[in-house]
Amino acid sequence: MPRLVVVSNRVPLPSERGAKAGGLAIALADALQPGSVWFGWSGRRSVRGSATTHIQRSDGITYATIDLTEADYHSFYVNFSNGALWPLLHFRLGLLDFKSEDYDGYRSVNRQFAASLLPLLRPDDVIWVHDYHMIPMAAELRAVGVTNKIGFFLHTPFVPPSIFNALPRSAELLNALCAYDVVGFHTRTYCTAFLDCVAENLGVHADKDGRFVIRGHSVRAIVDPIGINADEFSKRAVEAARGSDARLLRESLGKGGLAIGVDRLDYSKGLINRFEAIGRFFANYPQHRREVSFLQIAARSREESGSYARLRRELDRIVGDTNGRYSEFDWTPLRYMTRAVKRDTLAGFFRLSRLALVTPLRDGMNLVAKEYVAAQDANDPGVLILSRFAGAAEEMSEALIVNPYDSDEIAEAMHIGLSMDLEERQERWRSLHKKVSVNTAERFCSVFLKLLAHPETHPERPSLRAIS
Ligand code: GDG
Repeated sequence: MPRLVVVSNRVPLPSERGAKAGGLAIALADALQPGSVWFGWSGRRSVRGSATTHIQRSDGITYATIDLTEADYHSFYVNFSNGALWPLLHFRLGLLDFKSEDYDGYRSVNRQFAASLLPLLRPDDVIWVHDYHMIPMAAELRAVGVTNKIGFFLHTPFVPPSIFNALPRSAELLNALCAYDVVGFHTRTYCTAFLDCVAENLGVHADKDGRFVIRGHSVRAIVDPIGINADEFSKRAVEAARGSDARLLRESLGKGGLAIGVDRLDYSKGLINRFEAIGRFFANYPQHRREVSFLQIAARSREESGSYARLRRELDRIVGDTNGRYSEFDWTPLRYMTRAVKRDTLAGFFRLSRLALVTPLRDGMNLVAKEYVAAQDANDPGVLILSRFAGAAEEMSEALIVNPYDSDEIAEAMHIGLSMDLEERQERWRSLHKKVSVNTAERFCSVFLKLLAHPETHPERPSLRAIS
């Protein structure tokens, strides 16, 4: 078996794993066998930047990290990755802030990553690069002579040419993506959008299996939806629902029930629209007042960016307004916290909740939707309300699917969810649970790595369709 080398912007070091374990670390846990290497940014800023590679070993896995200088951190991470690419890939052209010096910084950091990784590579290593921060990584590795198999997985959506081409230098980035052997997406829609960009901008057409040849190099675009380890999450939820955090939450609710939302505090997650919908819900369906409280856990992220600070201020305002309007002295309709909680605690809270609101305006996949389903009690499952613009909606059609821009529709779905009889809740949950248990993190990794080893083979058909 060739050695696996994973590359991502942040490396979740074993020494740092605390309250918030990232989705990527959890998804890759099965693929990272002893002997594998995980390479990326340490999360630290230092004067020496990438000059030194720091090596840590844990459970047979090598974690190799480099620092960034303050200037690189801003141009590569804050400005280009999160200020230009992230809004672009989430269809938010109004928030796109492009500066050519930031793009140069982005390219330079990818070049530094390639230069630091090069001495660690062996000739038969398989390299798997993750996410939008690292699009040019393969092109930079090829430029220094690396001929290994290199795959890329994009965790965000991909956008059609009419959106993609709004980014200055978009053709350069698209060409850089074509330096990979395999490029993976969560959904058919994103994969098609990528192939449309390649056809329209580079004049190259793919065959029906997503293969194309550009400048003599074969590329394969694939659909490989990410999943979770549903059994493990379910066990965690059962255990945590009996724990002290769940008990305290239950006691605080009195006779009322719980509805929940869990998201990074990000404008792509549709929190403003969701909070407005909660106000509408209590206005339009007063019979549910006191019957349910909504808890939003929104761990702060990317605080150095102005658009995130504005989002926070707006959310603070809506929460104050909604609670001022509908609260009783012994009941709060909307509970809102911007601190992360432990993964176990989260699992227990999911199990307690009669409803989950997963209503991003756009989301590559959304793992919270899958975790909520995995955490439910088969005898009395809660109801998932899911945005049609989350990648997860492509497979999780038995959720109550809503337009996240339509507050009335979300409010109505909350009413339908809370009024749904046990039989229908169980029926919907059984179908969702089957999908979540089959399309696991392990399957995601093994499909990708098999195709990377043999890009000419037929993809394993996603098992969803086989089930339904
Ligand atoms: C990107 C794409 C795609 C959240 N709050 C806490 C916490 N979380 C955990 C959740 C879940 C993960 O973080 C979030 O994953 P999502 O998929 O929902 O969203 P992104 O972070 O935006 O991830 C997304 C994903 O990559 C994978 O490809 O699905 O579309 O945007 O696991 O439970 N965990 C803890 N405390 C919190 O407060 N412990």
